[in-house]
Parts: sequence; C-alpha cells; structure tokens
Amino acid sequence: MSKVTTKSGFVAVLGRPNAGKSSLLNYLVGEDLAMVSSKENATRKRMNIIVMHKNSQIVFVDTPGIHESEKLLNQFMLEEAIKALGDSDMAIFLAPITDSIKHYEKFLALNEKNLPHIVLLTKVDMVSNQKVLQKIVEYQKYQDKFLELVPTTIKKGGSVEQLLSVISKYLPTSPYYYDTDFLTTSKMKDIYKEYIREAIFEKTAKEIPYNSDVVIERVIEEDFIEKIFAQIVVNSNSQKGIIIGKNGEGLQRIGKMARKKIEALSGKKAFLKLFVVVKKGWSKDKESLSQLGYDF
Ligand SMILES: Nc1nc2c(ncn2[C@@H]2O[C@H](COP(=O)(O)OP(=O)(O)OP(=O)(O)O)[C@@H](O)[C@H]2O)c(=O)[nH]1
Ligand SMILES: [Mg+2]
Repeated sequence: MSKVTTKSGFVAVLGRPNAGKSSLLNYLVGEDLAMVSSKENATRKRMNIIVMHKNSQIVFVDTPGIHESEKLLNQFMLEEAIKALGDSDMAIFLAPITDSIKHYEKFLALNEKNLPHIVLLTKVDMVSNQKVLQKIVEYQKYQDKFLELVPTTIKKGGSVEQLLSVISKYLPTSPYYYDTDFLTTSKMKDIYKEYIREAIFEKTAKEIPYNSDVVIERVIEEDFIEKIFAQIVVNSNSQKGIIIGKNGEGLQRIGKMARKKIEALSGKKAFLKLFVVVKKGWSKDKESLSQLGYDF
C-alpha cells in the first residue's frame, strides 16, 4: 500500500505594522479570524491560522508588526514577532509595494539565524505593473537571502492557490500537527476579544485604540445563542467617557460591530454585554499586562 507523503510546518508571518499580515491570513483561510485595521499596531499577540493545501498543512503564525517603542506593551509585541521567528520552520516577510527596502533590511538584521523566508510584495493593486517590476529589480541585491520574491494582493483576485503552492514547496515533510479541519489553535473567546478590539479600533479615534484592551469575562454557549460578557479596559475616566459616548451610543456602535462578527463566526445569535473599566497604567506594568493575556 502506498503511503501519502504529507508536509507540515510553522510559517511566521512578519512585517512592519499595517503591512497586511492579518488581512492576508484571513484571505488565505477564507474566514475573518485575525483582527484587521487601517490603524497600525492592531495585532498584539501571535495567532496560529491553519490552511490546508493539497498534502500540506501550513500553520501560519500571525505576529504584531515589527516596530520600535519605549512602551512595555509594544516591547511585548516585538518579542512576539521575534519568538515566532525563533519557533518556526520558515517565514514570509510582507513588504508593501510602496515601502522602502529599509524595512526588509531591518528584518534581515532581526533574522539572525537566517530562517529561510519568502518575500511577499503586498498591496500591488495600489501601483502600476511598471512600479512592481522596479521594486522586484530593487530587491535583486538580496536574492541570495530570500527563497522567492512574490508580488501579491488580497484585492482584485490575488491568487490564493499560487501563494499556497509556493509556500508548500518549502515545508518540511512531516505528519500534520493538527486535525485537517482546524482553522486556528485560538479559543473562541480569544477570537471574540480580537473582534471587540477591532471594533474599538474602527469606531474610536486618536489615542483610544492604543489605550484600551479587552477581557472576556464569560462566554455562555447555548444551542442558538452565544452570551458574552466582556470588559473594555481603559487608562482614564475621560477615555471611559469617550468610549461610552453620548447616551451610550459609542459603546453601542462598538457592540453592534463586534456582535455581527461573532454571529458570522459562530453561526448563532449573539448577546454581548460590554462594561468599561478604568485601570490606570495597564499597559505599563508586567502584572497588568499578564492579566490581559500578554505574558512576557
Ligand atoms: N490596497 C490593499 N490594502 C490592503 C491589502 N492587504 C491589506 N490591506 C489593508 O492594509 C491595512 C492593514 O491591514 P492589516 O492586515 O491589519 O495589517 P497588519 O500587517 O496585520 O498590521 P498590524 O497588525 O498592525 O501589524 C488594512 O486597512 C487592510 O485593508 C492589499 O492587498 N491591498
Ligand atoms: Mg495584524
């Protein structure tokens, strides 16, 4: 009896904040699992997103954007990216087409152990083909550093098939790590947390997204309804006021957006109760960060 050879491995997904890492993974898995935002530094923690392709199981590791900051939360975020690089079989580096090559050079400096990687030139829908070609030429000076250089977009029908084929080529031969119908190793409550954070990023302005976080207190799963009780943690009373908004309308807008996404994922009705809690300096000390799930 002939045995089918399978391939499987962990693929760290790296790039500067807002490069399109989480969007790409949602696009490849065909579900909105990872939080996406037009505002940068949306992703704060690693998240595994699993995609099957022929005889390969690709375990993508979404990471926070590579950036420098004095803030403790942001240092945790950079550590997450570095850990993913250390724990994976290979990496893909996302370079938005309009970016300077300097971001890639920073990544090369971070990639001390020369983890094999593919460079994806993302968001190519934003520029002409000529600009894409110019960028490809610019990257040739590092052609001994990367496995392949692939232009891509999640708009205008970028090819999922082509991208997954290129990545699968370099995966190690290995039994699958997870059941073939798993899309992520995250718990539902962690995905719900990200949905609420995403709604905060979308519905509030200026400093609020960066001064807030979410704790899922309780999820009650019933046959036809998910009941979720969550805290939105902020740094000050004034931020609490802004989140709640006039007559509670701000909080309602956040709740409505998050609820829709919870319903789409769970296939059930959702009841979402949000409370806003002030916890001064939550992003500045290790203990508070740990309580929010950011363990150094
Ligand atoms: N035009 C265009 N926009 C894109 C593409 N991919 C992602 N975006 C947009 O880029 C923005 C950032 O996307 P994210 O997926 O949140 O980026 P990220 O790299 O995960 O960002 P962080 O989590 O902050 O590090 C969003 O507004 C996306 O809609 C693309 O192929 N083309
Ligand atoms: Mg992200």
